[in-house]
Parts: sequence; C-alpha cells; structure tokens
Amino acid sequence: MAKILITGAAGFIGSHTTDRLLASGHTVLGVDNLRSGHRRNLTPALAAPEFRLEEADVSAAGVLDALAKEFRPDAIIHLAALVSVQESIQDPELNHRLNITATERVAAAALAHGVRRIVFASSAAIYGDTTDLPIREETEKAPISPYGAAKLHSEGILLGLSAQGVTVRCHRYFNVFGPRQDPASPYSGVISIFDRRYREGKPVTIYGDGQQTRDFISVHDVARANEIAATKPGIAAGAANICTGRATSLLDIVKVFATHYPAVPPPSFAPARNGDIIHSLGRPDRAQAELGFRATVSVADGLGELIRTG
Ligand code: UD2
Repeated sequence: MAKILITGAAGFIGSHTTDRLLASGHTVLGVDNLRSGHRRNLTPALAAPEFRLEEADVSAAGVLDALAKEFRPDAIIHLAALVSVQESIQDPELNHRLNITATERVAAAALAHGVRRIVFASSAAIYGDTTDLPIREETEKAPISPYGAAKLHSEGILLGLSAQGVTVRCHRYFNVFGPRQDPASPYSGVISIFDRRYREGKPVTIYGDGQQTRDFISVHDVARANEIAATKPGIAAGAANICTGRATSLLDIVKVFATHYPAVPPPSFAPARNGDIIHSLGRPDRAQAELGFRATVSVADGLGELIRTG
C-alpha cells in the first residue's frame, strides 16, 4: 500500500480520487485551501483513519516542503489549481500563482524528499480550439487562455523531473462530469449546471443549437486513471489524454435529463457563446497503451448516477 499526497483533495476530482485510493487501502494526505474545494466533499474520507486533511495553500512557500518532509509520500497527485478559465483571464497573476508557482512547489518538494511519482491534472485546454479531431497528444498545442497556457507550462516543469528519476504522468482531462462538481458559475461544467436547473424544476438554457459535442468523461473514470498513474508499478513518464473517444451533443444530454424530469419545461435557446468551440473530442489510445486505462462509464450511466444521487 502506498502513501499518497493529494493537492486539491477537497475539490471535485480530488475528493473522488481520495475516496478511490482509500477504498483500495492506501494512506492519503489531502491538502486544500478550500478556495474552490469544499470540506463536505470529503465527508466520507474524513471518517477514515488513513486520511488526513491539511488546510493550506500549496502555492505558499514551505507548505508542501514541510508536508512532504513529514509524510514522505510515494506519490503526489497534483490537482490543486485555479480551475476557472474565466478567472484566469480576469486575473492572470492569480493564475500564475495557483497554476504555475504551485506546480514549481510540487516539483521542488518531490525532489527534496525523494518522491518517485507525480500525477498532474493537465487539461484539453492546452490544445486550444483546434478543429483537428480527434485530438491526439501530438496535436498542436495552442492554448487560448492563461489557464491553458499554465497547464502546458506546468507539464514542462514536471516532465523535466524525469531526468532526476521522478516518474511524471500528465493527465489531459477532457470534459469531466459527475457528483460534487460545483455549478456555482455560469462557466461551470455544463452538466453540473443542467443538473442543478432540472433539480430546481427550471428549464436549462442551451447556447447555440445544442448540436455542439464534447468528450464527457465520468469523474469515476478520472479517479481510476489517477489511481493507476499514482500506484501501478512499471509505468513510464509521459502525457496522455484522459477521455472516452466518444462525442455527445448537448441535445443528447438534455434528452436524458428530460426523461428523468418530465415535468420540467423544455430548454430555451440563446445565441452561442463568444469563443465557444463546436466540437471537442479526444483520442484515448495513448492512455490505454501506457497506463492500461480505458474509460468504462457511459454518459448515460454517469448521468443516471448523477441524477439519482446528486
Ligand atoms: C471548456 C471550459 C471553458 C473553456 C473552454 C475552451 C470547463 C467547464 N469549461 O468549456 O472554460 O476553457 O473549454 O474550449 O472546463 N452550455 C450551455 N448552457 C449552459 C452552459 C454551457 O449550452 O448553461 C454550453 C457551452 O456553451 C458549450 C457546452 O455547453 O457549448 C459545454 O460547455 P462547458 O463550459 O461545460 O465546456 P467547454 O468545453 O465548452
């Protein structure tokens, strides 16, 4: 069993990753400043003796160094981030601190304390608005936001540690959905927004004609990919898309919600958002080849679970 330090443990992906690692018998130290994460996401984890939550900002000097020194993790899963693309545009300095400085702290703590493995939450945002689909890892990287640029830069910082014997896996997540995703902002993940609206009995708004598609991946699959990358013996360093390879339109998503909520009025349509991309789709083959990971939760099943359990 391994000791894993998870930054951003109280977030959407972090809390599911924590739950999964604990269920497998690993010991987890979670670090989170609760800026966009919530303690309530860790309610099950906090009951486990193998889990501890440290409320701290991983971008602050000395924080990760002290924790890694004390805990001696086998791996760090670095998920803490400024997660809002909009916020990264409004406040590039904050983006720099939370998405780049924090990564540098992870790298330094790993080197100083002999951590052999790092898993990093990268993003399909590093590819920008490419129309060359499905997106392969070799597809041109052309981020169009400070957020995407910081994720790409962080990959470079971490992959550079390979020369020092640290195995780094960068996970380029596509559109992740599932329980605990925060619908608070209009720019939150569309499924979390739709889920809340249907629960409230209110119609959703579709920007554009609803035929735009995304590669939606369940957070449970993402947590499993994180576990594999952090604990599976003998894997090599590298970066891979974490996606399903399947495109789902917003109209398809709405159809599922409408079946579960027949009394909610049909969606209203509004003009497409500025800068919105029509289609996004990843090629999942590299994660399969390098990690033995393949997404198994269908959008229909994932949505069904979200609707039933929230
Ligand atoms: C992701 C990022 C976004 C930006 C974009 C760049 C997330 C959550 N968002 O957006 O910040 O980086 O990638 O490509 O990672 N929609 C509606 N109604 C709503 C909300 C959204 O129709 O109430 C549409 C939206 O216009 C888009 C689709 O749903 O066409 C998916 O939106 P999203 O924000 O969940 O994800 P995405 O990939 O557009």
